Amino acid sequence: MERPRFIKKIALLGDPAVGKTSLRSRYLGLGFSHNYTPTLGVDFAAKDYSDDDGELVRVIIWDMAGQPAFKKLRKMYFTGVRGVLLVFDVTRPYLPDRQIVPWVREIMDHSLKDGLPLAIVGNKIDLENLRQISIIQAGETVGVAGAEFQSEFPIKYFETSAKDGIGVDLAFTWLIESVLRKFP
Ligand code: G3D
Ligand code: MG
Repeated sequence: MERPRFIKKIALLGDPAVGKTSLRSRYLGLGFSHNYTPTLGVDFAAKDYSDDDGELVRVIIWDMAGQPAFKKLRKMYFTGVRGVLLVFDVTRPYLPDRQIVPWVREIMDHSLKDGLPLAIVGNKIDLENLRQISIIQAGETVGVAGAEFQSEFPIKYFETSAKDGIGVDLAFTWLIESVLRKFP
C-alpha cells in the first residue's frame, strides 16, 4: 500500500443527533442506516485522499459526541485538528446562538491559530416537509461563525442529506482542500 505523505485531522462537531456519524459513514462509502446510537466520547476513521498533485493525504475524521457532558473529552482530542465540519439539522428551529456560536467558541478555545477552516453543514435536507431553517437563514450562519473568528479562515455553508448522499462529498472535499491550503 502506498504511504500517504501527510496526515490531516478533521473533526465533526454539532449537537446530538444532527447526523454527524451518518455524514461520516456516507463520506466513507459505508452507506446510511437508521439505527441511531449516540456516539459515546469520540471515535475516528481514516480515508486516503488524492490531492491535486496526485499526492496521497490520509485524512483522519474524528467524530465527537455532541453532548455537553463530553466537552472535556472533546478538548483532549482537539489537538492537531486542522478543520471542522460543524453540523446542524435543518428540521430544527433556527437558533444560531445555540447551534453555531457555542461550537465556534469551542473551536476557538482549542485551536492555536484563532480559528480553522470551517464547513458549516445543514443536514437532513431530504426531509423537505419538516424543514424549519430556510436556506437563507442557513446561509447566514457563515456570518454568525465568521464574527467569532479572529483571523481569516475560510468558512462555507453546505446543504446535505446523509440519507440520500446529497452534498456530502462536496462538503468534505472543500474542507480537506481548504485544510491543505491553510496547513500545507
Ligand atoms: P449524530 O452522530 O450527530 O449524533 P447520527 O447523528 O448520525 O447518529 O444521526 C441521528 C439520526 O438522524 C439517525 O436517525 C439518523 O439516521 C438520522 N439522520 C442523519 N442524517 C440524516 C439525513 O440526512 N436525513 C434523514 N432523514 N435522517 C438523517 P434515527 O432514526 O436512527 O434516530
Ligand atoms: Mg454520532
